[in-house]
Amino acid sequence: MTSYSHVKFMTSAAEPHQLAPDKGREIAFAGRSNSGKSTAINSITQRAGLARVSRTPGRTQLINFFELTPERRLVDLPGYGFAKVPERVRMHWLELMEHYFNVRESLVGLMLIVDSRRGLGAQDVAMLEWVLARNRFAHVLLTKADKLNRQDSLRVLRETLAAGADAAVSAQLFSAHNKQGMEEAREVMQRWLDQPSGES
Ligand SMILES: Nc1nc2c(ncn2[C@@H]2O[C@H](COP(=O)(O)OP(=O)(O)OP(=O)(O)O)[C@@H](O)[C@H]2O)c(=O)[nH]1
Ligand SMILES: [Mg+2]
Repeated sequence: MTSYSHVKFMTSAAEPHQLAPDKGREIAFAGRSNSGKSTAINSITQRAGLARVSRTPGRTQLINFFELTPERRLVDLPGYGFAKVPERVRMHWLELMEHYFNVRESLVGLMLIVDSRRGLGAQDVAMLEWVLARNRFAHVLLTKADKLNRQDSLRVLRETLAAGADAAVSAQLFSAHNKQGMEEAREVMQRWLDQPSGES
């Protein structure tokens, strides 16, 4: 089993040539700015302050790599969908993401982080299509579930599962604040990191 407890920050990449060495396995966290990517990484690894959390959307414009073991990583991707980001920044984001998804052999799965109050948006769906086209797993974390009542949270879960059903995308409710869905998320990630295969 890959343990999350020895996680440590590895490196940040602002340019394609700065990506961590492409070996072993990694899971990427992607989603809109402010959807809760960094918070999810911190809570899943139980390491407050590991990935930076900001109240100002769009702050993480880097790909941040976190090492679980020498051959296993978590990757915090820069958020998208923030209206006030200048065009230059948006183009840089697109180039960096296209490069990452095109070259990355060690990417096994995508945790798509979606604010449960918003539900899946067009850019989230585009992100899922990128990953699924490359035969990687995808799992949607509907975050901030603590902000919704039970009825609304079940509705958004049902809608998300229905949207991803054709492509076998799984989804769940999640809250970093009250730990809802924490074990389920960890189990999905363990499966991806530990699945037997020919490669390392
Ligand atoms: N209530 C509640 N708030 C959350 C939860 N997860 C994240 N937040 C809040 O949402 C805001 C954004 O969280 P981040 O983790 O910084 O979001 P991000 O997706 O990493 O944002 P960028 O790096 O800017 O793309 C912060 O104010 C968090 O405290 C949650 O489960 N419940
Ligand atoms: Mg972040």
